[in-house]
Amino acid sequence: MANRWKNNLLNSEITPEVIWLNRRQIISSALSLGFCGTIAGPVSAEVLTPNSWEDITSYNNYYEFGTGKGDPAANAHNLNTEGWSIVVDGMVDNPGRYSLVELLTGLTLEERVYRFRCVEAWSMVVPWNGYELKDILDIVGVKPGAKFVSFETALRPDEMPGVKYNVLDWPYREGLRLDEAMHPLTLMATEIYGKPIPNQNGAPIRLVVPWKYGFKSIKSIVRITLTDTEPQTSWNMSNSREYGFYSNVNPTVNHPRWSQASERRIGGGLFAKRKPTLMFNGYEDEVAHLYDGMDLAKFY
Ligand SMILES: Nc1nc2c(c(=O)[nH]1)N[C@H]1C(S)=C(S)[C@@H](COP(=O)(O)O)O[C@H]1N2
Ligand SMILES: [Mo]
Repeated sequence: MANRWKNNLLNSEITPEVIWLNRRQIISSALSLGFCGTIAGPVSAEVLTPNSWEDITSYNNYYEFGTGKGDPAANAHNLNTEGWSIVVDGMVDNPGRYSLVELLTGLTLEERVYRFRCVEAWSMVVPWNGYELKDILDIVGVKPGAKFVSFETALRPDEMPGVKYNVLDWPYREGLRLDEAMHPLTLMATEIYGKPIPNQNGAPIRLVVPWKYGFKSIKSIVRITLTDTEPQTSWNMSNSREYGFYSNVNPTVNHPRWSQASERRIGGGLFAKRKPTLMFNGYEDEVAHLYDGMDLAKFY
């Protein structure tokens, strides 16, 4: 279980540039097995079967395109992801507007390791590809004193039919504490199943934080800000009793309206067996230390 995230593609053994150039083939050949076990790791590692492409791309939450689970798949083709850029500001050495290409290829050869992680989260098993957020933060240089990272989604009324409704306070916002953001599990994902992320899943770049609830995975990011105070997050602003800043998967802290002690896999059918939700979504060994001494019922 503890090994299930350590499924990076071979990195140091292969010239990173070769991985970069051939990443689609490398990843798709690994995925053609249909499993997300450790690719070069111990045979005993848990092997997960990813949800189907259909499950992953047709049942989404992306309120900018509507609040129905099918709305994003129906409407998100309107989002123009060409020439995407991200503004990085706040407590950084090199603030500015970075094209996606600049951000993702500004890494040195040594750093430019394309990560593959199969994440079992939010009732789906999704094979993500992307970069560690840390790699990107290192490029822009985090100033001493910065303690949090906040993120914003694009706000484009012409392309996003859902933003005319005030269901959330737009733009969609999320945040992480800096140590969470720097954790190697925290991914800025650009691909699913070795293919570019479909718009409804957050193209061209979205956050994946495997030990937190789904709403932390902010989509189509256009702004990253380093701050010394805890940033506001959309779900906390809309309902602070139900959605806290931390949002760690924690079966011992119930959502006010339902139990979080067990979950059922999407695509497994209505009668799929519920299984117990794991602390930190099964990543306890990797992340529990970040919260040492904190009362997680208070900081939920
Ligand atoms: N910009 C934006 N990001 C968002 C959301 C949203 O409404 N807008 N919904 C969140 C929620 S509640 C979930 S569960 C996940 C769903 O990601 P998926 O559609 O890839 O499964 O996206 C998150 N990111
Ligand atoms: Mo969600």
